[in-house]
Amino acid sequence: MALKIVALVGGVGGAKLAHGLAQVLPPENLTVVVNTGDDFWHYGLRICPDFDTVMYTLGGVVDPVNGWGVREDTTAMLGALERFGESPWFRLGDQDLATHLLRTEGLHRGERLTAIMQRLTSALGIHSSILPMTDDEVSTIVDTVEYGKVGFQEYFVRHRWQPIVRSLIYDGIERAALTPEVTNAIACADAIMIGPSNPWLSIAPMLALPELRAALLARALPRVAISPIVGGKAIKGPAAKLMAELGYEVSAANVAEFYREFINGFIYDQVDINDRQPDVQHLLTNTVMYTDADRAQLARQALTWIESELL
Ligand code: FO1
Repeated sequence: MALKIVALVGGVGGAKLAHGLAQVLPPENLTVVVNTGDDFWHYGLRICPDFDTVMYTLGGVVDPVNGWGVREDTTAMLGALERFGESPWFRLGDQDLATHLLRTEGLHRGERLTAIMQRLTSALGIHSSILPMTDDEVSTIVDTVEYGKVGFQEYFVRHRWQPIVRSLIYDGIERAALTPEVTNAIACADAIMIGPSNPWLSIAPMLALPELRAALLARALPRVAISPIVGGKAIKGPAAKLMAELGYEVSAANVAEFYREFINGFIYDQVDINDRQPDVQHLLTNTVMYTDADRAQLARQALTWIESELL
């Protein structure tokens, strides 16, 4: 019998793990819970980059080069904005725009984000469940040395994550509620997996959501994180840079330490054989996912390890 898995993920790295799990688990056994701290309003549209990245990846339409956005998308709308004197810094592709229009319209009608996105994921032929971590608006604010407090996408996209980070604020997280769908998925799960996403930008907002934190800690389950740091470097994005700026020595072992309260297992890349937390159960394997087959293999190895060592 296949395990029922809840995977907590952010953007590109987490989407790859989710895709690996989707390849090896029956769809009803996989729930992917996605960070919404990156979400923002832009030109009147609600943009949910991490959710859409997971949705496009599982739906087989993601841009394979960027890892986000829609494959072979065009940018006519951005060109039209420029004609009006705008300098659009966030690249919304023409096909991607359809997602933002339908989501924004649904929200304006009073629908829950979860319900809207269930409709869109089903329309893309996705049978696993992809859920936003909450229906409430929360936003990660980045306090930077150069610009003071800026919205997440300003930091990440507009400033290409170059500013030095002083601290992170997960605005609205204390008031955010867990949805019945996420509550139910955790209650039915055999194991929780934390994807190789950025621990501070993608996973920490979820662990800071009081009801999600409590639901995760309430159950005696295997809870396993996969390192986004391999050989002292981030696989993609600012994880290593940010880790250093927040005062940590950059290593996979220190990511395991950061997650200590939540996890009882940690997956390191095989290159980190000499740098591990001695008292956290671990698996050493290849965690770098270049191909669809790499994703499936990591998912299969993680599930086999959880079943044999942690259940
Ligand atoms: N990332 C970029 O680096 N530049 C962009 O212009 C950009 C546009 C974009 C549009 C839609 C979408 O769903 C994602 C987009 N991303 C872009 C990626 C995204 O903002 C970040 O990778 C995540 O928020 C970090 O997890």
